[in-house]
Amino acid sequence: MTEKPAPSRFSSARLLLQAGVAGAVAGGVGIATSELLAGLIPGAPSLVVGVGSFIIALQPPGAKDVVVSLFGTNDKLVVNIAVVLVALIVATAAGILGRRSFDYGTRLFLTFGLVAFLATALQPLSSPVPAAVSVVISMAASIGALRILLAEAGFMAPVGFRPDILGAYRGRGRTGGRPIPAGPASSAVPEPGRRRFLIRSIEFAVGAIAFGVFGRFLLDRQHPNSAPVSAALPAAAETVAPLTAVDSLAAPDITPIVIPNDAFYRIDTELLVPQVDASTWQLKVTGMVDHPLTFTYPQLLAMPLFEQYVTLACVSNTVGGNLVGNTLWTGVHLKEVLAQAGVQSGATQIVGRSVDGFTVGFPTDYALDPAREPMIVVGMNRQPLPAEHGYPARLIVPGLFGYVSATKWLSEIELTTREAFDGYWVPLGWAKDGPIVTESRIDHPSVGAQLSTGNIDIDGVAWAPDRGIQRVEVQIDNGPWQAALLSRAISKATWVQWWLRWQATPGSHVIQVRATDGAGAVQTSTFGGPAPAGSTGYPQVQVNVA
Ligand SMILES: Nc1nc2c(c(=O)[nH]1)N[C@H]1C(S)=C(S)[C@@H](COP(=O)(O)O)O[C@H]1N2
Ligand SMILES: [Mo]
Repeated sequence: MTEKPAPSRFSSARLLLQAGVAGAVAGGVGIATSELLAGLIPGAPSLVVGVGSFIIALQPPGAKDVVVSLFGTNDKLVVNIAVVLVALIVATAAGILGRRSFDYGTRLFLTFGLVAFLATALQPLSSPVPAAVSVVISMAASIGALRILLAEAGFMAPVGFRPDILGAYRGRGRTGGRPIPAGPASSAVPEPGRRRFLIRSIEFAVGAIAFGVFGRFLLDRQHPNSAPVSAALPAAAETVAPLTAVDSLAAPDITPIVIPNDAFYRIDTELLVPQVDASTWQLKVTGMVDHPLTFTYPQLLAMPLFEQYVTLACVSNTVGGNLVGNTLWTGVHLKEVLAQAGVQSGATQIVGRSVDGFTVGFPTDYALDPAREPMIVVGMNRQPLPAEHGYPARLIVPGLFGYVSATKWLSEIELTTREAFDGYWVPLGWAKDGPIVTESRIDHPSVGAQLSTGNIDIDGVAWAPDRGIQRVEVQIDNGPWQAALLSRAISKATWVQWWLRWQATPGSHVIQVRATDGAGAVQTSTFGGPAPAGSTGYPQVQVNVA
């Protein structure tokens, strides 16, 4: 047998690469195991979701702003991918460490596993025992995979190798990658090959991806967006008249006055839609009240229900963005529940708490104003509230951004003072008060549209809940502000459609819009936000006419 040449710089880089790949693949095996367990066993958490939720909860002020503006409502996918990537980087390091010392590699895996366990167990909706079981099995899978791959690469003795019979194993690991001339003992050991390592790595990686994706598929199926099929909504005592043709403008493809449930924007901090069991769910009214109350779901549904169209908007929406929607909500009058509970004087803030730990806070005075009807919502477009929009119940306060009011998966309404508590987003850099900013949006034509000369429909929506919209004006280039036609407002808390016919002339044009609210205040022209109090500025669309 001839001695192998001393390793070149290239071959030591290859060893490093092999060790890194072994680590990353082993990490992938662990992640996939956790996803599969989470998918197969209801109640078992996904460690990726656990770490992701932890990061979401920890995020520094302004981070939501950045994430939402970069990725829109794909931010949940981005968080999942980021967690997996970071985990794979750590696992790569564990592989590289593991080549020198398997113990150190193992320890890095275990440390990361502990972090994942703590992050997961800290989530309000997770229970620590399944999280612990999941992390132990997943770490065992990772470490086992690392052991096998390091052996295939020749960094360690093959699994099951018995040094007492065959003599010391002469791998490449503890020698810093320098191959040791093969002696008689090592001839009994299968020759570690680049090819075998490659094949085994690919097997593990493909298996991890397949099982991981399958596990996540099953997990997502445990967290559907819709309400449980068994749920049904009693008829409301106070109903709104059905909308007719006169309530909408006739422009083609104009944004509908009422957004269907499955098209309504969704924003929340949850990576998986919380599934609340309405048969055990309770809503408590606590704090500075004379009579603390508890409602079960049937008790809530037995209260007089009313219907109301309200436009809800997200403070993170950018000018022209679609984190805003109008729908028909069915629910209980919050004022009635508060009257039953007996709000004590000095209770200046109403705090809404969710089963998931999310919180909001808004002034009691604002909610009790005779001009508005805040609601404990159980229905959306006459369907039970979809899970992703807060089943079994949520708050809706006309005129307020969702982050200070619209608690989904509501579990508690607490009366307290304004000073005593800040809702979830306030310490993260968002305003304590969150009135929805007057805004308009141009839906047609679209940005950069190539149009032909002649009649062009310019249309969109404008909202200022619950001040109402008085006027929408359109400006082409530096021309005069022209009043657009408005749809009949179905309530002061809803958006309106607006429309203007334009005789387009050849060239490049900029279309701008501004809305005036019911009190006569024109929307702010300066571009700003979204943090801390919502985006401002006139929406603009540039088009080319030929
Ligand atoms: N439990 C809970 N409720 C929540 C949130 C959340 O993260 N968790 N996000 C709020 C925010 S920021 C908005 S804009 C609205 C969005 O409601 P939607 O998803 O039904 O459109 O829900 C609010 N309610
Ligand atoms: Mo929001």
